[in-house]
Amino acid sequence: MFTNKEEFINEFELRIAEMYGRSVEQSHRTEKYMALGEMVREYASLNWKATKEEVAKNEDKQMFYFSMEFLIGRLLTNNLMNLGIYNTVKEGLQELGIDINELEDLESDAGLGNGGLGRLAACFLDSLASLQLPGNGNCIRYQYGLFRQKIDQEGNQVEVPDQWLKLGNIWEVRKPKHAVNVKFWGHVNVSQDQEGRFHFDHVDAENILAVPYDMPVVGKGTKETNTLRLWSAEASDILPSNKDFRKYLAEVQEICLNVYPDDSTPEGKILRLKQQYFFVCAGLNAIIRAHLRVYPNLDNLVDKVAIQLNDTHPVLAIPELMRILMDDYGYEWMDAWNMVVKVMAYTNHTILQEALEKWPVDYIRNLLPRIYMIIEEINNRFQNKIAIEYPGDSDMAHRVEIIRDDQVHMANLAVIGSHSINGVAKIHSEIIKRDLFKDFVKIYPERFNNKTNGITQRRWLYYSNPQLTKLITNTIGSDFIDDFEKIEELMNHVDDKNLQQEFLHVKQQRKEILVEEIKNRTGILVDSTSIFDVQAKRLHAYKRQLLNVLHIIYQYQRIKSDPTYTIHPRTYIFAAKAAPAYVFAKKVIKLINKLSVVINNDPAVKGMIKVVFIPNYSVSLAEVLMNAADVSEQISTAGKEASGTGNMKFMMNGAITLGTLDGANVEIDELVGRENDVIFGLTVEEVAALKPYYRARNYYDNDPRIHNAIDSLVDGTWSSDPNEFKVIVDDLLYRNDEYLVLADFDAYVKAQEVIEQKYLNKEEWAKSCLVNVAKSHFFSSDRTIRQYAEDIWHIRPIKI
Ligand code: 26V
Repeated sequence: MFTNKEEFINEFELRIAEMYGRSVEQSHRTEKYMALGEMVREYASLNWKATKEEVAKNEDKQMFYFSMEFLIGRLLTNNLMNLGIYNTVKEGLQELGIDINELEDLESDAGLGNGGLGRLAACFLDSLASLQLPGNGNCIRYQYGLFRQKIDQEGNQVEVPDQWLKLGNIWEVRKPKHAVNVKFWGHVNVSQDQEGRFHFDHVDAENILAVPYDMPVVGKGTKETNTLRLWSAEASDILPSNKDFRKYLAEVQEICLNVYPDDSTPEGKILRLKQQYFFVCAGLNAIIRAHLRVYPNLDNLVDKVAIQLNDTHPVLAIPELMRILMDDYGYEWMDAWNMVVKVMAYTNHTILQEALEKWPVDYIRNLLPRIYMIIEEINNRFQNKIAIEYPGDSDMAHRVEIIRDDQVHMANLAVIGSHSINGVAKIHSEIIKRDLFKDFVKIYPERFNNKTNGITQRRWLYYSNPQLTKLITNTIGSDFIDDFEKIEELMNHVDDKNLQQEFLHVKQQRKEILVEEIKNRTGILVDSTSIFDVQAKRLHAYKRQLLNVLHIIYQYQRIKSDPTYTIHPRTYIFAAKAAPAYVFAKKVIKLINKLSVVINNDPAVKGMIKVVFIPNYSVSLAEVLMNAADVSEQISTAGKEASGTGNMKFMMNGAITLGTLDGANVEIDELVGRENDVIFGLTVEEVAALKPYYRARNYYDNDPRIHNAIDSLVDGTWSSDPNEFKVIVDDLLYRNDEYLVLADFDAYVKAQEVIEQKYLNKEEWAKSCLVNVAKSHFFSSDRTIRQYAEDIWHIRPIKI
């Protein structure tokens, strides 16, 4: 492997010649990119091999993070940086006349996820490797990532397939040797042998071959290299006898076609269920086989393997591991069950009823007959336990059922089958204990715990914001890079007027980079000296982008009607994808785009307000968006956002949180203090108290600002079709505003005024931003992962 620039150049030239039979000058830039990618992957591979050997030799316990989503984004910069070879490669390429940024830009985002839950998994992988902890990912190799979002002439979201594999995936290695057979459909034959033991034979099943593609996960400043294993479905050698081959093949290919397929139809639901079982079954069987390559049997499995279930999507791992232990390896129910509970741990990421997974009994029984039998048995045994321990409490027994009203309640299965259940922020963990899982807290109090989310400071500060990283280094030295808690040292300098100026200068630089990006992506020119007020996250009613929108409309109307009213120039920036079938969310996107057209072109607002919707929110967009923000909009209805992780990215890059006391905002507030953020709105308790009496209509009737803003939605201000945004008005006034947008409106307007006042005092503002940066180490995913490793997984760093 190359150790300096000259060696890199030689190797690179040789590699291009070997791969493409060309010289560097003659090669296409995609060829240069592919060659570089291979070189970096091979570079990582040596450490990969060493890591695997070390884990086997030391008989270390390993963790497997089972997640339907890993939103990893791009890896080239990250891997070069983590390996410590970025500058060598950059300079080597430069000498060959190649701009490394151009190659970096050729990489597609691996968009294997929807939002926070998937990005969390990706940050966790980075922290695991960087902390030298043996922790691996298990997921699906989706042919297409989450859709790419385009905005049409009318402002509508249009979904375009995300062909992320067009140039291939330079990081993956196909491992056909480790393929696993996965069975669907068919039925189970039960028989008894001479000793009276039952045997379960899954017959007439449709077989699908799961083939793993492994990606190395490299940590920073360490040789430790973990694995992200992505499973791909292929045709099995054992073909179904009753099905046409083409039909079979189409079904096989469908399994890994895309992230989160439409589950609004029965067919779509079954496909999602298939995906879930597919990657869980493949992942578990591979873990078992690997275990048996090192140890004589599975008796010590719980000492060597920990599995974290990322939400309920992979919860079929619980019955599947039962099946493997009993049917394939002859363990008795109780022994198998004790092992399963010790291996499994479950993270809850939402309390929204509509997001809690329930499967119709028929689906599971037909698609996975043996798994269904096991779920039934788990349910029966648990019901027996409840009948004994809580005699007479039939209500409770009913609430904790796994199978209820002909549906399988995945969260209940998860809690019953795991030794640890955690929420993702302090307040969220309290809420799940108090509401969602209150019965289970009585039964298993010791299982419940909190692990506040985190983000990797490597991607979200060092690599995406080198300007701020340099400023911090100049101020407190570079120790914080490897020991991030040391960034708190910055607290000793927040009053330094020079530093405050320099911080504002860095922020200005980042804003100018974003201005360029916005111009390229939307054609809109924004003023880099205006306040950058950013709301970037999935579009959902509970996140209340609509509250932000109503406030913008109010300001716009006020500027137009009141000549004495002026504000500091503000750019309202949005980025958000809506689920393709989510009509309301798509309307809000359209409304934002209409606001943008009308407001940005109205001379009456004299550049005081601009509205920008940046299409296709993704990891790589977030990397230039978050660090350019002045204001971080975190305005969900209290109690609804489990944690949020965008809030942490903004904070780490010195933006001021404008937020409700929800999710991790609560902890941000505790850390930075009320003078360094702007908190507003109803609390969780106040929301609960107000709900039964809430009448949205009263707010409309009594507050002219609300009245006028809502009226504008149906009077042709934003669209020539007055019915265009009627669904939004209906939602607020006739469906009584489920997320209390109107109830928080007044408080939000006032909070926005506080923001402006704060911003006008530049020194105070900069100081607050610096406090946010200094305190952000708590939100490093390194901290989160250390807690998981110690409290739940019991894994230790490995030394290579
Ligand atoms: C899913 C769905 C699907 C159906 C319709 C509505 C709906 C609403 C929410 C969800 C979210 C599913 C789980 C999830 O992604 N939770 C997010 O997890 C993040 C990482 O822990 C956390 O920061 C976010 O607050 C949380 O929403």
